[in-house]
Amino acid sequence: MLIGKPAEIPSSEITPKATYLNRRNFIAGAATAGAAALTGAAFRDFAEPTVTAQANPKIEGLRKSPFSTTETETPYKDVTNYNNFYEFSTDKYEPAEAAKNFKTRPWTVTIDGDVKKKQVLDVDAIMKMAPPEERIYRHRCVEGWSIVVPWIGFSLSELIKRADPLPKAKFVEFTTLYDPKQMPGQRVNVLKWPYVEGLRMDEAMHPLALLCFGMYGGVLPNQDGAPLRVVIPWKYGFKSAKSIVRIRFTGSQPLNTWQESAPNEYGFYSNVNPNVDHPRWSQAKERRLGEFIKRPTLMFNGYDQVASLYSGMDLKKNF
Ligand SMILES: Nc1nc2c(c(=O)[nH]1)N[C@H]1C(S)=C(S)[C@@H](COP(=O)(O)O)O[C@H]1N2
Ligand SMILES: [Mo]
Repeated sequence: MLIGKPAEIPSSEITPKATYLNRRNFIAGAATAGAAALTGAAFRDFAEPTVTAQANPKIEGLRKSPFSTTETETPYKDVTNYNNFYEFSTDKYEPAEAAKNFKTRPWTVTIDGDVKKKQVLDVDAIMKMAPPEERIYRHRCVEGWSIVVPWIGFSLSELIKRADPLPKAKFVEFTTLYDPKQMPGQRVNVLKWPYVEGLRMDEAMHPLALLCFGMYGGVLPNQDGAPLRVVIPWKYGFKSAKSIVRIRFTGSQPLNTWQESAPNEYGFYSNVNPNVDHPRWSQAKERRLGEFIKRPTLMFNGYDQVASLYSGMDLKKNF
């Protein structure tokens, strides 16, 4: 049973607080400081971030990707101190600390459902399936903030091809680890655990869909979904499930956690779409972490090459 509504709040209320991560700007910028004062931001706006630089093991032999954007990367400290990871906390400033001791080895991923090669794979074997690429993607949260991140991984299709799904497999479902001992957020029923997400097979096979195990040159920090997550850059952030332990192939559309939690607010597709408002806020603009002025949100988050996946579909209905 759910004891409370998930704490999703519109960006207009949360982003001034996010600027605390850039402490120098925060103190220097009168406009920024004024905005924070208006929202009554607490003293912890002046706290230092938990982590400031990539200290995780490096990933060698990175290939560059033609899919990378040339936009400025969001600072590491912003991407790793402001996270949605409800298994650890509903407070975006807390996963960095709360996930610090999360155990990501040994780690296996179960491949099952409508697939020829049902198997349990070690994450280290998965990481070696294909050469690692650096993909600098825009990533937009449904709440109105966005980041530009040099993710590391390879196309999810590499794993799917090797698993050899049956023709009747029309969808792929991702399940996050369930371990309330390690994940304090799972001791609270804000969402139904474990976290589940899904993609249509053609979406999952699209070369942009990334199976991800690193960022900023190194292994993924725990708060960003270590040891293995997906990154689906044309969809709202919640489609990109973290800390995945199961990949299931199925003939019927999976019920993703956020849709189950609030079906009128979160659909299965959740393509970034500035023309379809969230029932409680506009989706027309977004704020890059570390910046102050909002920018317009682009259809499919600017990844126009996926448009053909949805030709003939009413994207207002299939939100
Ligand atoms: N298992 C799990 N995956 C998750 C979430 C979560 O709470 N649990 N949050 C999602 C949301 S809402 C967003 S915006 C992104 C955030 O990814 P980041 O912290 O690496 O920026 O992760 C997504 N994946
Ligand atoms: Mo999100």
